[in-house]
Amino acid sequence: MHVGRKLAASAALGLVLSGLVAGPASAARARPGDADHDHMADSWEVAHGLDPTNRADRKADPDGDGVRNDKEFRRGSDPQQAPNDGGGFET
Ligand SMILES: [Ca+2]
Ligand SMILES: [Ca+2]
Repeated sequence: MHVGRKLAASAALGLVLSGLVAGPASAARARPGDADHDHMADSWEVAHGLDPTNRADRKADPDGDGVRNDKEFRRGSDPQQAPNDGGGFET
């Protein structure tokens, strides 16, 4: 019983710790070519005028279309050009 409780406690601690260190944990899941681990590829960020070393820019919306950069990346749209500017994607 005590061993089981210890294992459960250490598993719970592991969950807490992984939550506290979300940066490195998510870094382990990041794909190659994503220096800032924001789930947007370095090459895509550079091609679209973003900073591949600035994780915070994933939440930015430079074209003001209401779609964050990380979502623009996933849908393959241009983060610098809103759909009604000819980008071709609806939100
Ligand atoms: Ca990135
Ligand atoms: Ca946008």
